[in-house]
Amino acid sequence: MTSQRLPILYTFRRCPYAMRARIALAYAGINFEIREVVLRAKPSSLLELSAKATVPVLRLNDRVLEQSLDIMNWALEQQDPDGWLDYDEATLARMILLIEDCDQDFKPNLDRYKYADRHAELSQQQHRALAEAFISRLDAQLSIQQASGNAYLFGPKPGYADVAVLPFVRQFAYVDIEWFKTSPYTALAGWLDHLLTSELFRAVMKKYPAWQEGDSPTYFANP
Ligand SMILES: N[C@@H](CCC(=O)N[C@@H](CS)C(=O)NCC(=O)O)C(=O)O
Repeated sequence: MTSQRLPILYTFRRCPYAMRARIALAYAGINFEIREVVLRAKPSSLLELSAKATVPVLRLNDRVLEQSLDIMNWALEQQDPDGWLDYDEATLARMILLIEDCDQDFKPNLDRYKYADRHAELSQQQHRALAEAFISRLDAQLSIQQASGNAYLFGPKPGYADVAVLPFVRQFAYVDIEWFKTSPYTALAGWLDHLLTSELFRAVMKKYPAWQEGDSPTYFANP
């Protein structure tokens, strides 16, 4: 009989990709070993598992998941208690397109807004304006939902897409939170505030000491 061990998650607390993975794992009630990584000094076991060495990486007994969405998908396959994927096919397809836009288009603009001093070809406000294309789209979608009494991007309950984009919207808001609070994106600001104050989000933002090779395991405490 092969011995089964708990999944191991290599993560970085403030990484938005790692956040979406941790949220999904916690939501699915998965117990796992958590290894908080220092990105400039990655542990050798992470480099051995994953040549590209980004976080999050989830080591399972029989495979290694190296993409945050693969980790989300795996977690939701184990358990999806509130039906984050419980939508018709057309809605799921729209969710996936939204997440692709987040990762492929919005995220590079967000990085240039956040690190505008490294991208001096445009001002920080100009970088922000490019990122706002996605932000205003989310705000408009939420405003439409709110008009029907719904609080989330695709209806009355949070779904896969809300969770997948949440950490990136959070990062956008906190580049200049005072500006964000006075911005016209009030539907999005309410959505963000609500999700960030949830027990689930708070649980996955708990601080863990950096893990180094040889350290004894630290386990994620499920909420
Ligand atoms: N496509 C990957 C992207 C993950 C990613 O880029 N993570 C960043 C941290 S937020 C990282 O590990 N960067 C490598 C480094 O900084 O050395 C995913 O979805 O998991």
